[in-house]
Amino acid sequence: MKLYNGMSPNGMRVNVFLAEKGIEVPTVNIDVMAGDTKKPDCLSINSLGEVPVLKLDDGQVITESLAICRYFEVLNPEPSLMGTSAAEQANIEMWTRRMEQQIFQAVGTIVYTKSRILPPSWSKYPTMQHLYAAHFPKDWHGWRTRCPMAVPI
Ligand SMILES: N[C@@H](CCC(=O)N[C@@H](CS)C(=O)NCC(=O)O)C(=O)O
Repeated sequence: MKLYNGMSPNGMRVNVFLAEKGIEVPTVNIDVMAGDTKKPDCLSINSLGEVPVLKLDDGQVITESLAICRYFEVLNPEPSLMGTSAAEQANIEMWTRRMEQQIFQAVGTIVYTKSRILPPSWSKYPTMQHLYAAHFPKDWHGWRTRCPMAVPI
């Protein structure tokens, strides 16, 4: 198993999750700020050009930080970080979605359009709409068929 990860908010989410559980995973460090996620090697494991990515020993690939956390939660249930009772799990899911869809979205808008901490190639979007337009997967078919875990429909 190999974790492709880099210094970034979603990468940190997985790192913190693994640290809390005391799990060590061999990691390939990706320089997100240098744009390495968009290079062919990275695109071949995640056509969205994003980290984190978990590659399993049988070749399956899991992207999305939360999905990676879920994978480790199922394999290593203790200590529980995603809840055990129905109410606990629902509560954690609720806060995760609120955090991603409302808070993280708003922070992202500010960072991408106003902040000077990002390199110029990242800060070229005058508004979040420009950012979304640039990052929106242009090749849905390729996305589905090239991702090893994608289900053909
Ligand atoms: N929803 C995905 C988002 C992944 C994501 O946006 N990763 C960023 C770092 S936080 C990235 O790799 N960006 C590189 C790029 O857009 O070129 C997740 O939760 O893993």
